[in-house]
Amino acid sequence: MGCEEKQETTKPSLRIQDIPVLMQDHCRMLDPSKVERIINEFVQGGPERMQLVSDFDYTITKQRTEDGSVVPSSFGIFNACQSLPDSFKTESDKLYHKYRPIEIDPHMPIPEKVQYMVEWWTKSGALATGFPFDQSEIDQIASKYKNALRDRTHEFFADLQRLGIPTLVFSAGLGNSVVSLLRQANVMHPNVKVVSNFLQFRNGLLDGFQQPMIHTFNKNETVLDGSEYYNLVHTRDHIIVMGDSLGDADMASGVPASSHIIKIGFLFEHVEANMDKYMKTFDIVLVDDQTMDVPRALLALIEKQHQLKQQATTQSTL
Ligand code: MG7
Repeated sequence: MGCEEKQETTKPSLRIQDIPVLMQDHCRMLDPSKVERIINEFVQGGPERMQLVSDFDYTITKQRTEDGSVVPSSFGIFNACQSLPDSFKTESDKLYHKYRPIEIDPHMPIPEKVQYMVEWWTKSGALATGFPFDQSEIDQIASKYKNALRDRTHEFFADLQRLGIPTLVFSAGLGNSVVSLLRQANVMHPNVKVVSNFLQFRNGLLDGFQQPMIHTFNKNETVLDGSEYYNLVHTRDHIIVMGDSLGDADMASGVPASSHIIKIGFLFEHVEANMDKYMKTFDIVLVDDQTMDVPRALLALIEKQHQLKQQATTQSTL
């Protein structure tokens, strides 16, 4: 029957069961058929339509290390710098204890949280003002953690570079620490852009953070509107988003509605309590996965089809 024939020809060529990393026990999907459909779109669209948007803290760095040592956040790396005045550390801790519970409060509506977050980042910037500071201090501390990136991060960034996929590392943390760690891990390739809060200097002294402020709840492509990076990626409508917090899932919310997006969430803490929300928020939830294996597998499928297409074109022109 014609109808059956049609179904046969439109059947996706890749099936989720044939992608082993997605069949692992710790890899959960609420709607595997949606993931399958988008992977097929990605593979057909090729690398030219792809972009990657990733959070940094505990997304590019590990949530859990083999030896149990704790990985500091990008702000944590800054706070560990010896030359900061003692008052900076005590005041900054006070801010953390006041505002962090608000940031993660499950009951407060987001618009209400926003004003507190703006307050937190503003006060934190004001504390980081009026004393000398050298980037080499951050570099020295960051160098201890270049092995705390997820397993196969080096290979993953090499894949992204080889395929020419623009990669946005989006962090509401401290950009100076993010760039330092990525550089020292040799993954800061030309296709990688870090959008974050960077230290500002005036007359040789620290002067808070540069604008625009990136906080937990404005961390999406709307803060990039009209920027050089936006112009580079806004036609790339096939997007992989990666994060460890629920808010990270919105990082691509400034892109056109017609885009195809796969959201990958790394879940480590309070797995049972968080599972439901993570499953509803991310397309793929990875439980205690400290590797880049899943996003790499997606790129490998895209690259394989791309190579086949290239071979076919070469042969047809011979
Ligand atoms: N976060 C936000 N601020 C600070 C700060 O001034 N110090 C420290 N230690 N942490 C801060 O990576 C982004 C995360 O960093 C935290 C202004 C927030 O919890 C935010 O989600």
